[in-house]
Amino acid sequence: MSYREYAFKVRETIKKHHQWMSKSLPMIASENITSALVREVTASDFAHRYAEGKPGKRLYQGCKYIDEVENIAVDLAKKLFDAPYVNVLPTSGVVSNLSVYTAFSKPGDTLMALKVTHGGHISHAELSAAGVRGLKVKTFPFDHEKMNIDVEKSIEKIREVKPRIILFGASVFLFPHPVRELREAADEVGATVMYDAAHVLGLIAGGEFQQPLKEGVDVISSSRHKTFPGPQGGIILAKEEYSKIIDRAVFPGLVSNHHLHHLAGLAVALAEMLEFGKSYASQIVKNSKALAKALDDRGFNVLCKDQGYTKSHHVLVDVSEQGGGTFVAETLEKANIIINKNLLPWDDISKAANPSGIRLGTQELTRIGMKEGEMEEVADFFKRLVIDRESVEKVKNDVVEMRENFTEVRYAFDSQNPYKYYEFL
Ligand code: DSN
Repeated sequence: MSYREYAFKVRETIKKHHQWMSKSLPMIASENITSALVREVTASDFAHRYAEGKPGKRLYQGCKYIDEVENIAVDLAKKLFDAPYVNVLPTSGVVSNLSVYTAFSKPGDTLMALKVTHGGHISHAELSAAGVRGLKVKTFPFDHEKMNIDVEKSIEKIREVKPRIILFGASVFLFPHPVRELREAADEVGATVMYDAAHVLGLIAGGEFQQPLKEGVDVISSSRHKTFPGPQGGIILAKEEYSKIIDRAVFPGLVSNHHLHHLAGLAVALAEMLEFGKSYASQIVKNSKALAKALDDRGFNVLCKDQGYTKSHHVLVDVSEQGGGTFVAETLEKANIIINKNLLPWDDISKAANPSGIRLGTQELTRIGMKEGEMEEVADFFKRLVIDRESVEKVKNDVVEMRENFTEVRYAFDSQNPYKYYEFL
């Protein structure tokens, strides 16, 4: 193949991806879709520029409009999250976490966080960002039934290990974490209380989940593209008194140039969430409750029934009786239902290749306009594929037909079909 052919093959391959996604049910809990306006500004000339430093005090010329957009993003983020301090520079959720570790700890300090099999993110672990900072990680005692941090046992463990940072937040996050309940123990040992809001940032913005800063968290670290429907990147929110140490950790610490095109997309997404965030977040949670119940009604082992299944965008299902997480995820994918397999708390990490569970997210289906009624239809597809073992092709045709009614991004100022945005489609 010539280099020219390679170049155009990339374009053709993306076209195929767009066509596939536009005919699929995207249910990966860590993803979302951006509006046409976010896409437009993200593809702008901002992608090509440098703007190290702060608005008005850049190390580069050519930044006057970039400064304007950055100021808009910071102002809107402060308003949306009622946060005294905001840093919009981190280029990802992991960079946000590492920046906070850098600001608040030294190598050799202890971090208390959730174990990965209990829902902790990889960057909370020694094999990733926590280890890069030289932190020793001690994990929270976890209540499998409640799918949450065990408060009493955690108080004891905090007193015993005296962590420098206590980190709430997770990638499996059905219920709010006990921030208020553990704040006193954190104060006793002088720990900073951090909250990784990556998964639930949009729910926090819409007032549908716990409000970490009001509950006593010192600093929130997050990505901005899961329930919060921005382009990929990171964000840090904190009390004003921490502004200097966080600023320094981010730049010149861990970010040289921030991604200015994504900053522009973030500014638009913040405006969208100020306008539509409450109704969007509320519908996400209604949809996940409806999906969980519909799956339970159809014979699936949905976790945490006694607690109403979920208070977030997540639904967690034990599919060990239906062939395991890998088989189920791959079967659904063949019918254009995109999910991920997931470890459950009782799985050993060695089961990562074929864990017992699947994790579902309703945030993207909600963004394209689906409501509780559609969650029943989605649950039917799951049953037909995984329990009844119906023909994949037959179910796929029905998925594609259903998806034809949901072609626009909702909760946005411009409801254009995102896959029709690119002229080459
Ligand atoms: N690993 C991602 C998730 O799917 O939760 C978050 O970075």
